[in-house]
Amino acid sequence: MKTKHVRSAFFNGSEVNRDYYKSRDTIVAQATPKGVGAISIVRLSGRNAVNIAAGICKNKRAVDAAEPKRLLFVELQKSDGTLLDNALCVIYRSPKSYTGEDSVEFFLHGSPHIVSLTIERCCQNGARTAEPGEFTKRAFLNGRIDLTQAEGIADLIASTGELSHRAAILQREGALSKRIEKIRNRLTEMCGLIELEIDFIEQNLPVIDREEVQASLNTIKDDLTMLEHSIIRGRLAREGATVVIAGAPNVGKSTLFNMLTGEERAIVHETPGTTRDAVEAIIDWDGLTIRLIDTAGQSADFSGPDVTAVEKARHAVKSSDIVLWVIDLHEAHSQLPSEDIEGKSLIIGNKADLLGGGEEQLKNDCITVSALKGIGLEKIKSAVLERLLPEGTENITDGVITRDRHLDCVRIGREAIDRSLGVIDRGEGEELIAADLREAVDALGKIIGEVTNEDVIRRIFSDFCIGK
Ligand SMILES: Nc1nc2c(ncn2[C@@H]2O[C@H](COP(=O)(O)OP(=O)(O)O)[C@@H](O)[C@H]2O)c(=O)[nH]1
Ligand SMILES: [Mg+2]
Repeated sequence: MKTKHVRSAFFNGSEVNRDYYKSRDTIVAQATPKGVGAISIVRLSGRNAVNIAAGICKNKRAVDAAEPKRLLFVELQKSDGTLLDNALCVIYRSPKSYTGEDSVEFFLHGSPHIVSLTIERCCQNGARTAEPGEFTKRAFLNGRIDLTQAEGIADLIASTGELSHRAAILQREGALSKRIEKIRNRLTEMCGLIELEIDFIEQNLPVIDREEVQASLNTIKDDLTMLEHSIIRGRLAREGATVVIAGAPNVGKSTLFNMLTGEERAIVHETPGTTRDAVEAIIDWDGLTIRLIDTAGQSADFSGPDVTAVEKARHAVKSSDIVLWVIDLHEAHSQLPSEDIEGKSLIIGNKADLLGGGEEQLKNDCITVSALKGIGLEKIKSAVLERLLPEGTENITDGVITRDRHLDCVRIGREAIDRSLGVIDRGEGEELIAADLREAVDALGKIIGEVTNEDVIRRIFSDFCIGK
């Protein structure tokens, strides 16, 4: 009981007051993509949603009295009473809706004209058009979801492959929130105890055992460090990886690119300098989205437009996750990559089909393939996946961080714990420990949106599309 009392005092003023951000407007937007389609959806949300919807339908009473989450046939009317569209509609009653508010969805014939007339009619009746992400923002403000779950919804919409889809679903279901909450709760509890100790200091009644606190903080610190590392997995799942094919001219880069993508995208020619613009393709390797880029051959002897092409290639290499540096095994003086990309490059020894023997030495240092004959390509795939996801990489089901925003907060939290451990080491006062722990609790709270500010909220939701 005591802890509870201390906890609420501790949080005084730092928890977000979601009511402060809430809008009383009823909002309206198209939820389906712009353009012609079989069906377009217009959704309304807010305290007057049902009223406004009823106001533009011929059978007003039926809409008002409609059973929630049941399809209802309606006749939408223009302002002069003529038919706008025969449509279906669903009403949702607060709090059992996506936003937590009263909401309505109209399923219209998919004409942009019908959609804009419907939105106009809703606005004439008191709605206003929604900002990007405003429906999801309302879901957050009404406590339906937390911030990481809202981000999970954005990721779900943007997912491109098996892994990004799975990661988004996990985040939407709260895998990351749960992991953060667990650590945050432990910290909050410790904070409570330490504040209790401060209260009892005058009576000289020690409440906490410093060694125990130290051990617990060390465990929490380890958990935060692991969470920090989980960004590698999280980011990879969410964004995929960029793999760039580079190397000297004429070593078979474009041939390899075409083989790996299964398409004749890049021009292959025996003349050096054929590829100038970087050619890109999205491929799926074991569920992971890979952006594969073929670049121009890199040579110091080039002039004219080739120089620009080489610059482009270097830029692509710089911003890549992995470089497949291709060398021609058949050439005596095969060019190896510069030192600064060694860390992220895999050497691909190409044209193995032309080898007689005696090149064993070179072959050992690289992945030997024949792009032309399609031999050894599987080895490239497994080497890339192994490099991207080394043994011991976190499993996404444990809840991983996926964004710089998360990483920044986890870091701030971990550094605060570090400082508090220093305070304990130096035998300094409880107030200092409590202040550091409070900072850590707040930093973790920012990830899930327990602690937040307008700026963060605006940034997160403005990335959504309108109507979500
Ligand atoms: N024998 C053999 N020739 C290849 C192989 N890969 C590419 N080539 C040939 O090497 C030449 C240059 O290929 P290309 O893909 O345009 O090289 P890039 O300049 O590095 O993109 C072409 O004539 C290809 O047919 C291979 O594995 N074996
Ligand atoms: Mg090429």
